[in-house]
Amino acid sequence: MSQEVITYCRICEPFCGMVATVENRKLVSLRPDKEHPLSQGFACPKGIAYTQVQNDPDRVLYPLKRQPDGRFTRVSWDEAMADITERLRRIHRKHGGDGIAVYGGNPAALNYSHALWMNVFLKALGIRHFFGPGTQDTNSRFVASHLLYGSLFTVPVPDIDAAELVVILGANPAVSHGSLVNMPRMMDKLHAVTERGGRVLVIDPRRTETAREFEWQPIVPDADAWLLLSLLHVLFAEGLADQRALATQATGARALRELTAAFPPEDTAALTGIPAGVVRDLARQLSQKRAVVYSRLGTCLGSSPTLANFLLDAVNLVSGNLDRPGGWVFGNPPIPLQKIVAPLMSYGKWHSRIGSFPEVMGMEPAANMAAEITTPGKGQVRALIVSAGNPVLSTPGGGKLAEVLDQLELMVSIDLYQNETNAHADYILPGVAMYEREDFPIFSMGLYVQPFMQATPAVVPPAGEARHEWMVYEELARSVLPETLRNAVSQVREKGLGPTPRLMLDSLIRLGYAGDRWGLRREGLNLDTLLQRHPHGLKLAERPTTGQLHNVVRHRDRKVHLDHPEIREEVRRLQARRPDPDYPLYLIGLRELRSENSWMHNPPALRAARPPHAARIHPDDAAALGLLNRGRVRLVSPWGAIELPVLVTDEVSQGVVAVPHGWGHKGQGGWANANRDGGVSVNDLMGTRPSALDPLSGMSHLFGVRIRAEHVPAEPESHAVAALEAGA
Ligand SMILES: Nc1nc2c(c(=O)[nH]1)N[C@H]1C(S)=C(S)[C@@H](COP(=O)(O)OP(=O)(O)OC[C@H]3O[C@@H](n4cnc5c(=O)[nH]c(N)nc54)[C@H](O)[C@@H]3O)O[C@H]1N2
Ligand SMILES: Nc1nc2c(c(=O)[nH]1)N[C@H]1C(S)=C(S)[C@@H](COP(=O)(O)OP(=O)(O)OC[C@H]3O[C@@H](n4cnc5c(=O)[nH]c(N)nc54)[C@H](O)[C@@H]3O)O[C@H]1N2
Ligand code: SF4
Ligand SMILES: [Mo]
Repeated sequence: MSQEVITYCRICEPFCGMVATVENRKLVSLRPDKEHPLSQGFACPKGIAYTQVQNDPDRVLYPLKRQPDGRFTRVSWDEAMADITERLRRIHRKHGGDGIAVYGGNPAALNYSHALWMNVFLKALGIRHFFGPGTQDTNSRFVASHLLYGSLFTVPVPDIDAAELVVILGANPAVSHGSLVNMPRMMDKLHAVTERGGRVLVIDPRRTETAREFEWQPIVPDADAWLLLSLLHVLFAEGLADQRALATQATGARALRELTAAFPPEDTAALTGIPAGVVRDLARQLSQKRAVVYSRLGTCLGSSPTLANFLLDAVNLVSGNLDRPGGWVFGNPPIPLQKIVAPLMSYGKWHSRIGSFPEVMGMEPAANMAAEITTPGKGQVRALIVSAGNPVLSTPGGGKLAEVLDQLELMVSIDLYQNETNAHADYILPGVAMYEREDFPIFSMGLYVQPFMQATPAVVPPAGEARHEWMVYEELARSVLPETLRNAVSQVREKGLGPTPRLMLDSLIRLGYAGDRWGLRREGLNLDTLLQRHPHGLKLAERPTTGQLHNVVRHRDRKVHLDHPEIREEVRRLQARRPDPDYPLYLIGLRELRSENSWMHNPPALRAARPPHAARIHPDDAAALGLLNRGRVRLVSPWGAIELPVLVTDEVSQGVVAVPHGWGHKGQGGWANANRDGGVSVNDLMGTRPSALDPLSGMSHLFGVRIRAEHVPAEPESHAVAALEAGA
């Protein structure tokens, strides 16, 4: 019997609407949902190919236990959990929460029940060593928001629908489909800007898939802070600053003006590679138009990422585009999001044992993981839980992390696959795949430009013995309770009582402005009525809410704070940067349409059209180094070296090498196709020393890393090349 279920995709942030075809409780296909109010029939190849993840013969469907020879064998849940909880209890008793670490990966953040109960586990055990992709992704953005708005989670989004000028500074929505903004069909919205006579300018060291469709301005990697300082300089010096905005929205404008006075674009042009005239003209246009500067990883993964994000918002504010139509606006979440994030929203409440970095939402730098495992003393990590993550490939120095994971007394992973990280675990527990769970994107509710909400039912039951991550975390949390309390909690649970993620979610929906307040608002919604009445999702407004700055800013004076000693110090650090003649090239990242970080490499449907892993190098650099298209290159940084095929292309600027991350499958993982396509891990070139990280956010430095390239004598790999050229 065939049945269609309306749902949405949760691989990346737009959450495109999907229609799932289910036969005999099995997912047989996915197609884009034409009736979805935002994605309107759009889905990318990854979303469609998820059927092959759901039904992947390489998926982990039963708890696996690692044997002394490194192979995994199937065990029962009872056997696995009995051993895990016993060992966890012992470690917790001896070392406290400080002896235990959690790494919660990217898909955990896109699964509300997983994210919520992981935090319950952290709190219950008093765990401080919490790691995740945040320090390779968002935390610099969050710390900038903390300084500016007094709240880590106040993140502006671009109102592209009403903009006349959109500047994309280090994001590639044609491939990534937008990030820290939930905007399905972002490319269509950008095209609409130019169709209305507006302008889209992409400032990026690579002529990206997005840049090819609009105007491209190359920039030297890791130079965004210089550019933004110069834009501010021009805005102030030429009298273009929006005085009304400065007076009503901000404090510290004079200090910012003084700070930026030393950076006329004529002085920074050599550092950014952008002519002064271009910068001056851009500043004028930003001040005259409904305009927005949007960014993502390009400004988050450089060596001054908090500074860059701070300056970016300052440019939007000073040019009169913050909280204004067509500008850099704030979401209007239909659930009381601040309530749920408030307990998570700490900054600098404690500092990491290694490097003394301020925690950001309870998170320490992932770059510290290996050192936290190997450095003796109080707080040494003895047990590690990794759920939905692959830090061996996704964090700096991941190769070295892999070498020390075996020193742990206990390592447990909850995942869909055996990957390069959990190949070192004592147990791999099968988590549920996304269409096996009811879901609602709680944490993204503030990132919709137009307020929107959609819930999905579980489309199919969990395959094999897959179990919800939140249930695993709860059982782990219970294991450290004294026996009588543990038994009492178990009894409550057996009766179906006690808090659940679903109960929390339902309450949040009911309390929100579209909620039913438990019957007080007749037309209002709860989780069940949202599922029943609005399966395709519900748009709550046509336009974003502007003019709400005073509500979203958490500083007591309700103003954006533009003057901070930390930021002045960061500008000094920027000015102290010196080039290193041993490492004349810049390494940047690259995302691929048919890959998701370190996974989605197994589905055959994505493999077929995906070019092999390779380094993009400019023709002039290739010629100078004697590198041949299809040949091999050795990339060397102060921290490591990798070898991989070369793709000679002028899509990268001269002096820039671009390599996708998330590769380096060497057969430790159980994903056979991914292993076949292999690649190398670019993160083996990245630094983990405290001096390599952003002091304000603990962010890893992954873009604009200084390297050199060396010719490797080898026969060109002809089959690889044909595929490369076809895909490039
Ligand atoms: N297909 C696909 N989609 C994805 C993902 C994926 O792996 N594959 N990952 C998802 C995730 S987890 C995230 S966080 C988002 C990320 O979303 P984006 O940030 O939009 O994705 P990136 O492709 O990393 O874009 C960063 C851009 O910054 C540029 N860049 C590098 N260095 C600099 C610099 O110094 N200055 C400037 N101005 N630009 C620079 C790069 O060339 C690149 O074009 O994508 C999500 N979507
Ligand atoms: N050099 C460099 N490094 C980077 C980046 C970069 O641009 N350049 N980008 C960074 C960014 S933005 C991110 S987000 C990180 C990602 O880094 P991570 O979060 O560490 O890893 P992922 O590659 O996303 O791997 C996700 C894992 O979760 C599993 N998984 C998928 N769905 C589920 C599920 O529903 N349940 C469970 N239990 N498991 C699931 C997958 O099988 C996979 O093993 O990488 C970061 N690292
Ligand atoms: S862009 Fe692709 S992967 Fe991301 S949510 Fe949409 S369909 Fe899923
Ligand atoms: Mo990410």
